[in-house]
Formats: sequence, structure tokens, C-alpha cells
Amino acid sequence: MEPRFRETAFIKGVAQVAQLPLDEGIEIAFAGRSNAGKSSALNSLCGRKALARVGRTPGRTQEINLFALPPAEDWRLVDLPGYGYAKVSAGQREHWDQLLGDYLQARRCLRGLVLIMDIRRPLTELDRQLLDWVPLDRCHLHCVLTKADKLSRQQADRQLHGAQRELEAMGVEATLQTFSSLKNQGVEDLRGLLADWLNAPA
Ligand SMILES: Nc1nc2c(ncn2[C@@H]2O[C@H](COP(=O)(O)OP(=O)(O)OP(=O)(O)O)[C@@H](O)[C@H]2O)c(=O)[nH]1
Ligand SMILES: [Mg+2]
Repeated sequence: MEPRFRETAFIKGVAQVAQLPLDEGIEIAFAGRSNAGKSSALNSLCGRKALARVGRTPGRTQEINLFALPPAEDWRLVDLPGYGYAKVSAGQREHWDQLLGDYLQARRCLRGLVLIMDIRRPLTELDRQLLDWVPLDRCHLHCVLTKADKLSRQQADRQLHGAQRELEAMGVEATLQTFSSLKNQGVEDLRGLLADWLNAPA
């Protein structure tokens, strides 16, 4: 089945894993540092201007937001809360970490994680911590280096290869690509990859 990204529709936002829909079907989650460009990437992927909120204030996406992806009844895209925003209380941060960790470790229908990173600083300490939570034995990982429009083609390629080498050194198996929501670059590659994940046998 071909996913119809343009028809993606918001289901709900949850602040607790207990409020998630039944753990069935297939979910593809998007994670990344606050302000990395996660919501923008989701909007580009779905060819929509305002599916996911793009905040000028970092840390806006505070809940797990779920979206239905047709034509399957039970395919979902999941916008996870951004991490690493400094100006929040310790309690709030703890809540987000907990929510993120619980989701990643407990969710059986999680088929793949798309890690959105600013191409100028991929694989920060917090990204590495997140990778520790991802059950890589049963979940694909794809790294999207976004805001590529901020760099020359040559610089972007250098960043991509650097990140690739770092992941290899960490023993983490992942695919990578450059991306720009602003220029709509890499969108078709991302759509193709997610379609493969959705259609692969579990
Ligand atoms: N130049 C450029 N700017 C981008 C790109 N993607 C996002 N931005 C900008 O980066 C800022 C953050 O984008 P968001 O998509 O809201 O980031 P986010 O990761 O969802 O942030 P939180 O929800 O706060 O965690 C916004 O000002 C966007 O306009 C891109 O590809 N190129
Ligand atoms: Mg966001």
C-alpha cells in the first residue's frame, strides 16, 4: 500500500503514555532536539503548511502528537516532544524525558524512528542519550539532517559523512539523509523510505 502523506490527519495529543491509542498497527515516530526542525519536517513530508505546529518559541511541542496516515486504518505518524530546551523547569523536563523514554521502550507498534537533527550540529549529547532508549533490535532508525539550506552542498555532504562515521563508531545501524523544509529538499527520499518501512514485514 502506498501511504498517502497528504491526507495525514491529526488524531490527538497525549501527555501520558496511558492515553495513547491501542498499541496496534504501525507507528513511525519523529524525535529531535527542540528547535531542530521536527514539526517543519513533518509538515514538508505531508505537503502541508500547518499539520504540526511550527513554533518560534522552542519547546512548543510538549505532548506526543499522533496523526493518522491513510490508506491503512492503523498507520500513524508520531511527533514526539522535543528535548534539550534549556528554559523549562526541572520537573517539566523530567516529565518530557519520562514520556519520551516510556514511549520508545514500551511501544510495540513502533516500526521506525526518524531522528531530526540540525545539520550544523548532528548527534549532540542529548541525541546520543535518546539513541540509548531506542530499541534498535526491532525499530528502524533514519537520521534526517535538516536545515541543509543553511550550508553549501559541500559542507552539507561533509556533515552527512561525519555523522555517518560517528554512528558507525557508536555501533548504531542507521540510514541518513540531508533535508530542507525550507527548500523542500529530500522530501521524496523520506517518503520513499517510510513507505518501505510501512510495507516491510514486521
Ligand atoms: N532555514 C531553515 N529553517 C528551518 C528549517 N526547518 C525548520 N526551520 C526553522 O527552525 C525553527 C524551528 O522549527 P520547528 O519545526 O518548530 O522545530 P521543532 O523541532 O518542531 O521544535 P519544537 O517543537 O520546539 O521541539 C523555526 O523557526 C523554523 O522555521 C529548514 O529546513 N531550513
Ligand atoms: Mg515541534
